[in-house]
Amino acid sequence: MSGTGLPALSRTALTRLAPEQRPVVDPARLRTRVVHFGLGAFHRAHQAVYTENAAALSGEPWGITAVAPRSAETVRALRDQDCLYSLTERRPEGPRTRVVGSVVDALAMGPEARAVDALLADPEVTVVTLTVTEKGYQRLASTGGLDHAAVAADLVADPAGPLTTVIGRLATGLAARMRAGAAPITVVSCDNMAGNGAVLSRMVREFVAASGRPDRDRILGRIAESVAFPSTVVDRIVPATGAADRAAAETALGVRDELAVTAEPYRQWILEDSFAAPRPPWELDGALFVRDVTPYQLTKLRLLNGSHSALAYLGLAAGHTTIAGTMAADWGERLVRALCAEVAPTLPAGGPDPAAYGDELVVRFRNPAMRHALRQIGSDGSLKITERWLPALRTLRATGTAAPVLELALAAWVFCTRPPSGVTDPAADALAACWDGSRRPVETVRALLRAVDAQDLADDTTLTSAVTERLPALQAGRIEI
Ligand code: CS2
Repeated sequence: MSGTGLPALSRTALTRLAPEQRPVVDPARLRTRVVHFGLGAFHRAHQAVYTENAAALSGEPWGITAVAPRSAETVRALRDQDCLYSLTERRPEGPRTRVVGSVVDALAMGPEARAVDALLADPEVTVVTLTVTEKGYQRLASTGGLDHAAVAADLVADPAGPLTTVIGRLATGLAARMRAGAAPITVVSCDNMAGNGAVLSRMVREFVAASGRPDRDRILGRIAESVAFPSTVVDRIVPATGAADRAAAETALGVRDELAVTAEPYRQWILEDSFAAPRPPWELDGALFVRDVTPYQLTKLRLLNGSHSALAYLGLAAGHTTIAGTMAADWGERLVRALCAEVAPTLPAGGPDPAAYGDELVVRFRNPAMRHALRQIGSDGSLKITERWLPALRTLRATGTAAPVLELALAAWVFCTRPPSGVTDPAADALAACWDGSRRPVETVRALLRAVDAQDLADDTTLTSAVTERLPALQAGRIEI
């Protein structure tokens, strides 16, 4: 019992729930066959749900051990609840709350390094998934390769001890699996980056190569033969859980849940069909396996995530706090449709129709039951805009096509980097330094583009003047599309 007077969620407390609120699998029947890095709300509302349904529909015991890269606190909270948590889907007809049962254990990556490595070497474990956000990959934007400085401490640390980066832990664990001659395995990046599988594969291989171990060439050869890194597109809007969400989940269930998550009803998972070993039959729950995810991936990144980031920075400039708030303003819907139309010519054939995709986005973003904070989406912009806007902008500029919506979005990002910005970013110091008072506005714009390794765009004087010209209206809180 707690201050609320309710018992905590646990396997024994499941009997208190209505049948439709209980997990669709009996967690006691599952074994760890998937290791997941990144214990955040997105994983709990996405891959964990697909895996639970796949286990239920197939009768196969696919369970997940979730590894938290940093937060030992979340691990403790999850274990206190027998790794159960609730998911509330915010449907137009009203919320629906149920408990998810596919996570069977949780580990803290640093303190429990040996247990994590043991799982990565376990032949029963044939899938690793990751949701560690763009910054979890330790990739240098300038070269696309591993940021050796960022992993330097892990490269010299005792490999059996705690490492600080997921790339270090994963590469070390996979190398140990290869050394032991254990079964093939598939490592599935579920982060919002183009070619996420290829990016992850490169970071892991470069870490192993830099490790200085005498057998590294043999290990790299074995990784090439027995580890697959398919690319994937993940999609579900999952705002950070607030106190009101937790309270609503507890009221719906009659038990206390410290790890409740809320999400929109929509979800999608598209995976490159190149696995090296057995996997959960996620297709039973609607996941799509395709030969090439590129058209879907670029459509999702540039249209959904691209307009999300644009709404976030423009909305913050205009004094809004949530996506639904921006969609209620007279410019929100116009912005989403205009961005989709502008970016559509940059997308490869074979993906969804951009206009229909835009229509669907408008409906999803409008969902008034979702409180998706603009600050959450606006965080880590230095890494996000390089995936979401800049490649499309480069393509449009190279063909001499006007890009007024992306220019406006870029101006809003510029505006939001001005200290004290209130938006978190791993490059916050470098971004703030671009605002030294002696610079002319266009020079600040150029410096910011250089700070996100977009030297080519910084040198594009037509672009930088167009962006700069948009700043005064934004400063006055006016969104002119
Ligand atoms: C959002 C994404 O926070 C963000 O940057 O754009 O998390 C977005 O909600 C998901 O990618 C939707 O699938």
